[in-house]
Amino acid sequence: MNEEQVSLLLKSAALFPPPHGVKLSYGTAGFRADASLLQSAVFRVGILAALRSFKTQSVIGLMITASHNKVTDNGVKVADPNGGMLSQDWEPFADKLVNASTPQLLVSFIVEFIKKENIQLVGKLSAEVWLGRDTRPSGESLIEVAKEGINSIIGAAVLDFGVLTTPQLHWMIRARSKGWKATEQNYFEQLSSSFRCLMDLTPNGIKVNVEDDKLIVDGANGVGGEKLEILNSMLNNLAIEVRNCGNDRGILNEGVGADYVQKEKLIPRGFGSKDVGKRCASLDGDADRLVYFSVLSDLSNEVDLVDGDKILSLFAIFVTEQLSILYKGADPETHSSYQARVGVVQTAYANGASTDYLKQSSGLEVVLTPTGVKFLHEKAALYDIGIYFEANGHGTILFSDGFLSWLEAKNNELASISEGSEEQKAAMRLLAVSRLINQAVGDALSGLLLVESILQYKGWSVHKWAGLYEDLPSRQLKVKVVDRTAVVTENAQTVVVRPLGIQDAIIAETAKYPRGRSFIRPSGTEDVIRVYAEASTQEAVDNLANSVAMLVDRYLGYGSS
Ligand code: G16
Repeated sequence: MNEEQVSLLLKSAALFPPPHGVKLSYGTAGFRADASLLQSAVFRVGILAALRSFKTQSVIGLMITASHNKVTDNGVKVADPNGGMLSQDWEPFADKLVNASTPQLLVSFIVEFIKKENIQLVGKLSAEVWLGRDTRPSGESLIEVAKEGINSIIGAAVLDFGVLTTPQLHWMIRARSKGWKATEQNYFEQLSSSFRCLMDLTPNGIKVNVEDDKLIVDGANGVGGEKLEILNSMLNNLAIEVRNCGNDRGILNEGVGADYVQKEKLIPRGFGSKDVGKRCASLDGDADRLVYFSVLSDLSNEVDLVDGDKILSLFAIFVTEQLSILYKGADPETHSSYQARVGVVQTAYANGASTDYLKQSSGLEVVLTPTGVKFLHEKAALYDIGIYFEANGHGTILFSDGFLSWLEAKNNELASISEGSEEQKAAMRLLAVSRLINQAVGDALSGLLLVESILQYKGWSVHKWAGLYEDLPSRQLKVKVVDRTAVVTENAQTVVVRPLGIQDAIIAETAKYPRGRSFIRPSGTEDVIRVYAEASTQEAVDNLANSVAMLVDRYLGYGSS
């Protein structure tokens, strides 16, 4: 690094000192904290994004969002050229950079890292970082801070796209690195045209009466509602009403949104007895999560939840069905030349009933990973068609390049010998799914359109879908502790190895309940320990969750559940 670069870094870093006594960690999905604590971290992640762009010689994304967290929080995360999360081997560097106590230390870490990674900052090479933010008020100033960070690396350019959903930015980065059209408008066009294509392939006989069958969407008072309105204006075969768009003084994620609906199983604000039985969906604050629900009755606040596990099941049913249609008429020789490997990926939060359903009814391979889409995505990418979902509604479908080329060729071949055949339609449907679904990251908007087209294809109501299997009663609690990093887990976060003794205590507690299951893990987005429990009745599961929360309190210090 030359002298000019060092002095620019020292000068600009001095403007954004890290907050005293605060240690931040890259966590489940980037750095997250109260927005007032984030300036220094965002500045330094700007530097990291520029270095990552120099290293990969591709455009990198930087998103300012705290997604499902409260409005006063914010966060920053990086999208790699493939549109996925920042490569995990850069996370320790991110932690080191953000927690460096002085500009001098920061610069010495950068010098050491660019040497280790052999990053060339001079010569003809250049860097480019694309920025997006959600609707949090603190986002406006944090974006400016990110620009300062990027601009403190000589040769790095920055492009600010303003308010985007997180998945839009990831999609744009992936498209850019593949040399495709990569604007927000291109995103809307691709989603709407592939959705239209799927709807056109809906079998005859299924009644499409969109006006009587409106989908009502809770936008979490965030960016998703506004973007969905734009998308909706480009569709003519789906009726959507968007509520909680954030323009009627509703607060982001407060009593609304996918996290609230999924965790509390209660109706979000803006919904009520008038909606009993209707098909409703909820997005989270930056529209990377999607859950469906219906209001149970006008006497209670409860919803019949259709969570990420059921979205996964619906997608798995559709994909395997299309594959079997495609293979049915196939010449066994051609067929055996490409037997697509389909796999599904879940976390320990997946309802036990969903995992049983997926294994038994569809015979699919089910893999478990720790929480965090970065882990699920990595595993799903090992299949020809990898479907991953967290119960909280974050997930997508990945198609391998090899399978897609085979599918394109198969579609062309079928078009020439049996155009319009069921086999060819199945090939076209799968191709349309690969264009509709956001293959960079879980995306509530593209997921919603895929759900809608599958429900139309199957002729299913939300109730029929919800009845695929019955969820085991479950409960999630949060416990505030002195130091959440004191909890260390293994086995996809299902077993606690530290503090010693707590795992045995959890096992003993769980054994008291039929079909009992419980685990704890430190959240990577909030300063809490999460407790998850499942059992055969709601009363039993509430007792189990409370007992485990008390154990957390006993082993880890003060707290209340
Ligand atoms: C993020 C991650 C998800 C994760 C969630 C909760 O979601 O992208 O993979 O499930 O945080 O993580 P934790 O339990 O560690 O707090 P989002 O929607 O907030 O970006």
